[in-house]
Amino acid sequence: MSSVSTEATEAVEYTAEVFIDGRFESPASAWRPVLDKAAGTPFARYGDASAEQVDRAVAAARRAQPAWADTDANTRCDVIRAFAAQLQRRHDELITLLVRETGGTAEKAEEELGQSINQLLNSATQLTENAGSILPPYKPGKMSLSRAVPLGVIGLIVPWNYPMSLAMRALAPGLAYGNAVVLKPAELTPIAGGRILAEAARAAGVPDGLLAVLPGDGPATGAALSRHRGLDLIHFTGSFEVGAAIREHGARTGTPVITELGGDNAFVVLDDADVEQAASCAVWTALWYQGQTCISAGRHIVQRAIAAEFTEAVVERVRKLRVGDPLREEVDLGPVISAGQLARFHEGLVLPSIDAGARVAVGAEHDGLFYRPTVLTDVTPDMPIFQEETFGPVMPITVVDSELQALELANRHRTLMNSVFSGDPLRGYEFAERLHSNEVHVNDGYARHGGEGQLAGFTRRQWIGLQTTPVSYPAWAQGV
Ligand code: TXE
Repeated sequence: MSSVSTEATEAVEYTAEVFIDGRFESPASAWRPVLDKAAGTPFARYGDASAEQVDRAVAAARRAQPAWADTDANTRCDVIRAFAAQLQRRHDELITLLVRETGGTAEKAEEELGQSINQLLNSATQLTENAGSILPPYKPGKMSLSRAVPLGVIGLIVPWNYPMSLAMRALAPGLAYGNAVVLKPAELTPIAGGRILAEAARAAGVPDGLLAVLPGDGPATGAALSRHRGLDLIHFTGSFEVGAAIREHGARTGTPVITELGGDNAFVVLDDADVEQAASCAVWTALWYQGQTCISAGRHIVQRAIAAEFTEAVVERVRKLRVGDPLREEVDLGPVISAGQLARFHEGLVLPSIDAGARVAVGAEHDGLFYRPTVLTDVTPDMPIFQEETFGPVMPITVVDSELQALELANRHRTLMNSVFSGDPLRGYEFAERLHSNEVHVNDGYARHGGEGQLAGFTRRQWIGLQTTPVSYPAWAQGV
């Protein structure tokens, strides 16, 4: 406890304590501040859970899990539904908390809280529906069945962009199916993604030990958890580099690992597209939550015949966007999450691309963490902004001469979700079929049907959403 900073101990509204076996305790390290991202001032605090605390959390989870797995399904359902009700009960407080801790708008916070509650409710429903099945007999007189069996203890490591709903993606089905979960929230968002979940679980009657919450930095607490030998599954969402290291370690120790990593997603506009619809959708999918989602559109690939018109429509919309404190209702885009992230995409990707010949149609400047949404034109595939996932409010536009070239460029990178716009939905559909992507939307943008494909078992599933009628995008994306 060498250097307890005064900002982190005085006047904080929330404390992300370590939660083990149903009790809150202090972290092993000094407290550090959690910032209100728009105000730039500390409003909460956290510290690193130590390796010893990780050990105790895993041991408590191991003790608690078998009895929970043996608890009848209806009782587990009731507890999971009560967990959802605890979050719903605190709705107004949690919306404000999510806005302050993540820097997203209230619209984004509503989406996140709603998704979190739905994950719990859906898991409770599926628990009684997906208990197992009877298989066709392969020998006379022998019955075969398959049933869902809990894995045991799940180590769960979560990023900052959707701290609550990305945790819930594994926490809700994990608990519902009879597992214990040891959760490490992101250091930038340990309240919504940690403290609140522990409080809600305890109030809902989740048995002691079944959920542990271990706040802390990645290289300290995250590494201690991901290397722990007492886990039956590691579920990680975050950067490619950390995910790859955890996978490698899992391969050596034989611990199964599920990773949800980033993607450098493509937004393709073919020459017969409805330009107004395409522009509204592009602004929406690229700039929602300042472009900080793994399914944000990061590269706009546009056929030459329509490029000038599309670019003008996008720039017109982007110029009107209001950047500021998302607690103010009129604000469309809040701050980006941290100075480190801003430097990574601005200095690492935007400025070198401008040096290499990209033109700034609007933006490429910032006031602290408030980054003006940016449109770059004349972007070529060799530029850094095209080559890497941006994860910020930047729309690079690349012009191509043919549909084939658009396809080749879109497929050049690892993507999670792509869009293609065409006046002919079947042309769009055929293009979608040739994209190497788990999820594609024709004439629309992301996540209108859940996009849960990546979690499903051992087979690869492709989602194609075919939008045949115009969509009403939010007013800010339409430029009104
Ligand atoms: O991720 P990190 P960061 C991508 C996006 C972004 C980049 C960096 O490209 O720019 O990742 O974001 C924990 N052992 N995504 O730095 O570092 C960490 O504490 C174990 C995509 O925030 O991977 C946090 O809890 N754990 C993504 C979590 O890992 C470690 C959303 C994610 O942090 C660790 C966010 C270690 N050595 C970023 N180091 C998506 N798919 O949505 C860190 N962690």
